[in-house]
Amino acid sequence: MKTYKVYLVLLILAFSCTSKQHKKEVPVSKPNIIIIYADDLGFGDIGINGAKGVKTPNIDFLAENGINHLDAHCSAATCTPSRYSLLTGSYAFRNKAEVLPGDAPLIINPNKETLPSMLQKGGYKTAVIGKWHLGLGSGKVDWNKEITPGPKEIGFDYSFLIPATGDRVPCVFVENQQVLGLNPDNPIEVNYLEKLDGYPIGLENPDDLKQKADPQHSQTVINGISRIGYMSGGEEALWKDENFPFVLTDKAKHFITENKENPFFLYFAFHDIHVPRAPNKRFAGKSSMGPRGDAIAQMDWCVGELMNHLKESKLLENTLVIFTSDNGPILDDGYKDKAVELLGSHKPAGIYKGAKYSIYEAGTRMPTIVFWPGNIKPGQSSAMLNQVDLFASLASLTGGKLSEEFAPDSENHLDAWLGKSNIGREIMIEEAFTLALRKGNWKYIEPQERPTPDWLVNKEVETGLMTTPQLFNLDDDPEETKNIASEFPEKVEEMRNALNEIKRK
Ligand code: NG6
Ligand code: CA
Repeated sequence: MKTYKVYLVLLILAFSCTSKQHKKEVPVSKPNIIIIYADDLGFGDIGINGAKGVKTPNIDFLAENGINHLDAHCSAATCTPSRYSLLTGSYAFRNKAEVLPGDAPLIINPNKETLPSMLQKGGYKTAVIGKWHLGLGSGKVDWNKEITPGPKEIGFDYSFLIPATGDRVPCVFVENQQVLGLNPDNPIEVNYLEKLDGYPIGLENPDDLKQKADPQHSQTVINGISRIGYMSGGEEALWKDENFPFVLTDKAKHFITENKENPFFLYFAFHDIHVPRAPNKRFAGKSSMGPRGDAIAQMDWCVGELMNHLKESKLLENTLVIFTSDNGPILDDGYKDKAVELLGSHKPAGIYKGAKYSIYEAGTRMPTIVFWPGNIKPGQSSAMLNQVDLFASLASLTGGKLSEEFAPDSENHLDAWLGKSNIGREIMIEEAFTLALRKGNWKYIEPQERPTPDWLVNKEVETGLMTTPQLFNLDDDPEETKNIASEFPEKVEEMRNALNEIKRK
């Protein structure tokens, strides 16, 4: 009877979808799926990839018992575009997705299929817990009412959000699209352009701050930390940065417990290790690198808590866990937290050149681990992968539907994600302030007239912006030290054409 049902499902799929993920028949299964999404965590920031200044035993355990991917990428070198691609299966440049202010409208079109809506249609209960940064509402957000559209409208049954980033106002959690703990008599107002009354301003009170900050991060002071943007009201609802790991992990555990009996999809998006790095005192001194390293230890603890909960709930074998990050590492991102001074011999991006905001490999090559006990043969893989493909790959796994109209850049590489094949993408775009194209281990970086933004100039980030083309062969030169564009003009031409073709798609 069971076998009959599986064949029936396959037959229906074969007839009902012309979509690319069903080119070959794959057995359909519906494990729980958890994407653990760290923020600003570099390739080299985890033990298994060579971290020196901090230990990450829980993440390493996943890697040692799963697949550690060595050439897996987020779609862009900043947060909003990477998250956009992960959830929509579309490269972010198509929607000009860039880092959003904290009061921006939702950038995902609720009329389009998304990764969570596809899984929801397939019978999954879906949740996003943690950092959102994809905008909310459709114009000027009123933080005192239900905020729509938001996660619900793009396929999440449950949401518990840090609405933008930890360094942006409003510093409140938004649960199911309502500010948590808001006193209606003390409404919240947010303005990114003009000062509002109520909270102190960092620039005017620099001595009262837990961490000094650059001028961009020196506006509203909440919990002793100055942020980007102005806010008034809402004191009862304010978050405490030091409690993020406990609050978010508890919400994740609760969601898992509630959905033990049915398939669930949890997009668990940490605040760590984004600035402001204010790890709980429990993690103080756990690394030799100050708050940035301690935040890594804190994040690793959250991974351990989550995995213990899955184990206690007897869900380990039936849950596919993907651990990765949204963009490359950065030491100084606006706060004086000694990340530069205490780095020692630790290499946040491993051997790779660049950082967050950079078009070089460190910008998008992410620590990426896939863990699914009993279903994956432990090992490592150098298949070229991109998070934009998780939509099509997870559709393939779960029997979900997908059409080019909705996820134009998403390719099914399920076998490569699961370590069953070493062949991933042939060709892939990388995004930062410019675009790059990977074709196997050839890498072309498009010339760009726009210079590195002023606020980034002093932060020792090699953005990779040049007015002339760059070409690297990562086989011989994974560190991107030798620009060989002038030696291989035909290769440059071929790569430029291939990039333009994808852009036109
Ligand atoms: C930048 C912020 C930076 C960080 C980043 C977003 C300034 C000068 N810098 O604009 O601190 O918030 O945006 O980071 O404002 S991300 O990981 O969410 O992309
Ligand atoms: Ca980020």
